[in-house]
Amino acid sequence: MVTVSKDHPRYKSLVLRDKLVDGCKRGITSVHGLIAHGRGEAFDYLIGEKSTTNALDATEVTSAYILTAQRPILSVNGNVAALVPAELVELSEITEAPLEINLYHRSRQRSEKIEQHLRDFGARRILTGRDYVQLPGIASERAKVDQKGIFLSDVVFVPLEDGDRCEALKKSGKMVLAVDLNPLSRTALAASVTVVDELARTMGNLIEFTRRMQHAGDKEELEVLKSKFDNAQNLKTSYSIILSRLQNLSESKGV
Ligand code: PTJ
Repeated sequence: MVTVSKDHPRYKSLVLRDKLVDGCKRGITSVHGLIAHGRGEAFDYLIGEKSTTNALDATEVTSAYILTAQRPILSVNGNVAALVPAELVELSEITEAPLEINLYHRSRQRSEKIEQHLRDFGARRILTGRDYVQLPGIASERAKVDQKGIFLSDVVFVPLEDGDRCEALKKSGKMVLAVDLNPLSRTALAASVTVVDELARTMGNLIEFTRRMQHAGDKEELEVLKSKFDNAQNLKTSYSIILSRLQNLSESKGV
């Protein structure tokens, strides 16, 4: 990996890029993942490269859904595995939710490399999707889901998901919790809860909320959080944040 000085103004962003490039070199991340990340970065600029209050609200609700699920699953693709392996394992340990390797550009070799990578970070609950069933209504390889995992789950955490599968998962009656910096994407629009935030920031917040709420005696509180959340309204707030940021910048003299 390239050594990036901590003083560099874009330190965090460069570290994430490095992790993805390294993921590509090691056969974990698809080259398409680099393009997807670039699109995410562009939207991160627009939201101000920080977790907004509405992103934090959506993250908190995501925690509430995972903690109250009967069979929660954390879906892992090549970008997610490269960017936040330690955080995925930590969340899986806290919630006992398995990690399911689920790839758009599916190959057995990449799936095995991701599995080993997650094990190196201490993962104990991994579903590989090699015993799969096919979700109806999806043209891509993502239709294949693990028969002991996503197929039976009631709540699925899907960071960096594609729109088709998000819609298909929703249609099959599951709660779909997405992380996507692009609030205009089909995934963002179709998910039950969309966290419009960068994945590495989201995982830090998600772990913190989950640890705190896990020990809250009153599970009723989690139900209230879930029932009060309106994803369409939350997305509208993301659009407003981007709009007013651009408006302020266009009116300021010091651009
Ligand atoms: O490993 P695979 O084969 O399963 O492929 C994974 C990718 C991500 C390549 C695949 O799912 C894909 O092509 O995704 P899309 O359709 O490009 O969508 C990715 C979405 O994630 C885009 O809307 C990006 O804005 C968003 N995104 C990218 N990087 C981040 C992100 N959102 C949050 N945090 C990020 N770091």
